[in-house]
Amino acid sequence: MSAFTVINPSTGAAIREVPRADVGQTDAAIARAVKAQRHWAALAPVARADALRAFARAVGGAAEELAQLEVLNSGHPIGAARWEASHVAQVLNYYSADPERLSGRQIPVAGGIDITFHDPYGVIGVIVPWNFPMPIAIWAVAPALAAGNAVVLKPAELTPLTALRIGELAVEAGMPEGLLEIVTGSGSVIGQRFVEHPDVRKVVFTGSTAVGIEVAAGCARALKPVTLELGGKSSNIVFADADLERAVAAVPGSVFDNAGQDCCARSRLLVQRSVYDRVLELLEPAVTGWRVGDPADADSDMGPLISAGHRDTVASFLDDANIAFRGSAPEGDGFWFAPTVVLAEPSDRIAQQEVFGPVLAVIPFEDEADAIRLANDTVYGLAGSLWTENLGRAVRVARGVQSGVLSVNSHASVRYSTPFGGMKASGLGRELGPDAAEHFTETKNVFFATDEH
Ligand code: TXE
Repeated sequence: MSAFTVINPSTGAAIREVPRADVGQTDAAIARAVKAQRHWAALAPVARADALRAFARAVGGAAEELAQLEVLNSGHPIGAARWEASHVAQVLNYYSADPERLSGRQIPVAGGIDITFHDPYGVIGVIVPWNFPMPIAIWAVAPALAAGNAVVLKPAELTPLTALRIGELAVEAGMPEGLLEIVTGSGSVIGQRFVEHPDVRKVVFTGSTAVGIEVAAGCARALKPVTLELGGKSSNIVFADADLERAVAAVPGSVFDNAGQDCCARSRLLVQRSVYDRVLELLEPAVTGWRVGDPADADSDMGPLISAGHRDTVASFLDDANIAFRGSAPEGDGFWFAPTVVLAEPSDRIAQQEVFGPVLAVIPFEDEADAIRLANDTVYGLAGSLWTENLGRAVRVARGVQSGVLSVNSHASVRYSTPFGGMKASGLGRELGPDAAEHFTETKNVFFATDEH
């Protein structure tokens, strides 16, 4: 089997070689998953629930190891990486209730009894990007397994290490061999095979909108359902009646967390014109105080970008930008990029396209209607925030902005117990929340005649 080298983005140094699977090896993984799924779905519901809880405990016990691996492979600050590793255990725990709770319905009909069943699809193909390797993987894996499926998972080439370790932990915890297959290598080979292979019955894709459209087109040809979590250009709307100190203090985290490599990044800051100068005045020290450095250091707010190529892409957005001020970043071999605040017009490239880096575009607005219009003036519709002390306005604006996930006087986007996903070019379908396991099932309706013949 050929291999590829995984790089530490903080230093540019090689970490280790990882196998590059070809189509034959991908097919073999799918075949193992098909076999494991039959056994898994036949287990008693409580046995599947217990196995998922054991998997959650194994991840919880290895949380520090997984966090350190993510610092090394993805450059996530250690505090964030620890949160991500324990989030994996929590998501598994949350969905471990579903094997015993995924009940169908009994529907009143004439002449008999009618019952619906939630049947698993069989094997689910999960394609994961590099920005949040652990959370994005488990958002699909946990509910898919809970619903009685097997999973074949392809991590991003840049960040496969935590997924490989989670796959080992599943087996160490007693999950059946083959039930969670981690297949490493290229998207156009393995991801494409998941789309085409007849035994993969549903695909979950997170990544760029361009590749997501191709994945959806391939799934359409195979008549296969697909969930898409794609890009974002989310707005953080600050009204003049907001608690400005609180709102501005939260801005750096809303866009610079994970070095801006976050589909929910509030990369547009819409500010009511009457407080525009005041907000910029408060924002500058908050941005220059954002600590960029060694992600292993607990005092770092932000690590490097994921790769040299991605740093070039992010930097290209500043070529024609009107930079207001920047923070600082280390020199050296890592893929460092200083947090940057740009003054923008709504139609500017930087206000329309996903930068996926620590760059904030600030845009003034006049009134409530103008704020909603600007927030919706994008092809995307994933997340967003609004800051106001006026309850009626909060309700009106939250209802008016076309995004799948919004927060008022907060930037929270992801909780495993609430639905997550995008409108418009940000995606199709929803992950997480109470209904996620059901999304990995097909409804079967069975009628039992009871009339005597
Ligand atoms: O994504 P890709 P990349 C955006 C972000 C970023 C850009 C490129 O702007 O800069 O996309 O990132 C697999 N069939 N987002 O190149 O290529 C691939 O191997 C099936 C936003 O990493 O979409 C990887 O596992 N699969 C987004 C996954 O798809 C294929 C998160 C994503 O890769 C494939 C990530 C194919 N033909 C990137 N080609 C967000 N907003 O969260 C590639 N893949």
